[in-house]
Amino acid sequence: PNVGKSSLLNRLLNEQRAIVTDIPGTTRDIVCGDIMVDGVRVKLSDTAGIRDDADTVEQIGVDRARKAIQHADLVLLVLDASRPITQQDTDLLALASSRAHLVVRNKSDLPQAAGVPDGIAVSAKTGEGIAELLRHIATHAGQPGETLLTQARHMNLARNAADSLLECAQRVAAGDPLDLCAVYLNDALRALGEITGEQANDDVLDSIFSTFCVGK
Ligand SMILES: Nc1nc2c(ncn2[C@@H]2O[C@H](COP(=O)(O)OP(=O)(O)O)[C@@H](O)[C@H]2O)c(=O)[nH]1
Ligand SMILES: [Mg+2]
Repeated sequence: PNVGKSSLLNRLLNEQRAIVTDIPGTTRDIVCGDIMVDGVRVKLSDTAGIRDDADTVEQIGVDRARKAIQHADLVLLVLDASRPITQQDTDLLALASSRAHLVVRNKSDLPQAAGVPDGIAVSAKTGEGIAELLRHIATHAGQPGETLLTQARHMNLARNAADSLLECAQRVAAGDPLDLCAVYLNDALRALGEITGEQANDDVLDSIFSTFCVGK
């Protein structure tokens, strides 16, 4: 809390959308806004800061923030570079490290503390470094209408998923038993899940196959 996330959202949106105060725990619900970066629409979400000692309402905000991290295409991990790093910062870095993320060192207008991790230096207050941050966001945003698979591992998983889907379709067309076809569908789901980090559970398969009438 208080590192300047809401101030940064407002700066990026060019309007006072989120409430900013010097009281930790001001932001509870997620505040969103869209900006265009290099022709790509980027949806920004400002969340509560992740901390353990939040009151009941803020704690719900913290849970939402955790979920937002899991679903974001890019996580902006905002640190207050004028203060020494905290255990919460370290925990957050660990949380964000499994996701595409940028470390943003906010409050570059203040004297800087030692030991704060490297990142993009910005000041939500003065606007310093914001253009640089937008350039980094643009790099991650990719091209309109397409999602880039940049890792060889992801490319392979996507190919595996496509192969499995093809196999499944051919077997369905050949009249193979649907529970056998489902094995290939399951393979495809698992491969895609490895890319997105989501585990497709049996419920997904169940809901797909509940619409089929499997005669046995
Ligand atoms: N000096 C300075 N203060 C800032 C900056 N960004 C935010 N603040 C102040 O830090 C406090 C917390 O800001 P806020 O945006 O509510 O932080 P959040 O809790 O992370 O959303 C407020 O008093 C802001 O005015 C900055 O870049 N420089
Ligand atoms: Mg806030």
